[in-house]
Formats: sequence, structure tokens, C-alpha cells
Amino acid sequence: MRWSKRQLAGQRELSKFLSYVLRHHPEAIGVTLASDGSVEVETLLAALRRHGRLVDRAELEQVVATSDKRRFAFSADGTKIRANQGHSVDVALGLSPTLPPKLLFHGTVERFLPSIRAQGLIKGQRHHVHLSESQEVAKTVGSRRGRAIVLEIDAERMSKAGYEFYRSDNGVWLTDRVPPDFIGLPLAD
Ligand code: HQG
Repeated sequence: MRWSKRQLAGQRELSKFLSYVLRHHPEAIGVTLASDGSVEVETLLAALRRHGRLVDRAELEQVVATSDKRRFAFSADGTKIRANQGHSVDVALGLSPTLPPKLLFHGTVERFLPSIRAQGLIKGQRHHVHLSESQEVAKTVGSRRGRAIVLEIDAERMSKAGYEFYRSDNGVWLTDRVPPDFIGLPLAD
């Protein structure tokens, strides 16, 4: 199916708003997330309606299906929805520690490097530090803030040293922190 530019812009806007609600501020529309981060689809749609967003189930399904990074997922029975990762609210995503590939990548920008060299990568507002399997994806993540710098993370050595890694449902690698010792010099810019 092809969507018009206007429909696509509407989907992107709704996707952003859902990220805001389901990752950071469920209270903004008066919903509460379950401990796994999910909310009943009916509850969400009713709350969106109360806040002037007339979204129906089909539109929600489109946003879930077309989100370029699979930001959201329905429960197996389709009655609930949650964000796959990126939360600042306290949720337990139920991910199990997973052995990472040898190398992972993190996209950032020059101005953060002195602090990253001193402290390593820290999670800040999020629950985890986000890492990617590919340099390309890391570059895109870094580009959100300026000219991207891609850092190489020695994930295998971290794992051997006892650091745990998780892989979110949409393929993002998550870990608690990355000490400077495991971060390689900046790669391609
Ligand atoms: C930096 C988006 C100074 C870090 C993306 C980053 C990703 C430090 C920023 C996902 C630091 C945090 C996550 C330190 C880390 N000193 N700066 N010690 N340690 N930083 O947005 O990884 O669209 O919280 O390099 O595509 O950029 O939300 O993390 O620049 O997948 O689905 O602090 O968010 O996905 O920024 O992005 P963020 P991120 P969504």
C-alpha cells in the first residue's frame, strides 16, 4: 500500500507522540503503563481521543507497521501495545541477557568526546546505553546531533569481563554503561 505525503507526515507525527507517551510521559494523556511498559490498546485510543487525537485501531496498526525502527509492538493477542525500547519511565522490558557480537557501534558527536573519554558511555535519561550492530546505523544515530562520530565498542571483551547486554525486539543492543577502556578511537566520520 502507498500513502500520500500527508498521510505519511500524519503517521510520523503520531509515531513521535506515541514515543513521548509510551516511553516518557504516559501521564500526559492520563494513562498508566503496566510493569512491562504496555497499555491496553482500547485504553490508549480512548485517552488519545480525550486529548483531541481521533486515532482508530487501523491507524495505530499503520504506525506500528511503518515505524522505520519498529519502535512499538502489539502483544501477541493484539490487545496491548508498548514501546520496544527507549524508555525513561521505569519499565521492565523482560529482556534476557544475550551474548553480543564481537564489536558494537555507538554514534555520537565530537563535542561529547572529552566527556565520553573520561566517563565512558553513560545512559543519561534512558534505561540503557544504546548500541548498534552496524556502523551505518550508528552513523545515522549520531547524525541526529551533528556530524556523526562512530565509536567502536569491544563488546566481546566487555561480555567476558561480566558486563551484560540485551537485544531489544527491534535489534538495538542495550547495556548499562561502557567504560572508556572498551571504547575504540573514533571511526569514520
Ligand atoms: C551521549 C534514537 C557525554 C551519547 C536513536 C548520545 C537511538 C555522552 C547522548 C536511540 C556520554 C545520549 C538512542 C558521556 C553518552 N558524556 N555524552 N559520558 N555518554 N553520551 O538520545 O544513543 O528515534 O539518549 O553519545 O536512533 O543518541 O528514539 O542516546 O549522543 O537508537 O527510536 O549522550 O534513540 O532512537 O542521547 O540514541 P540519547 P542515543 P529513537
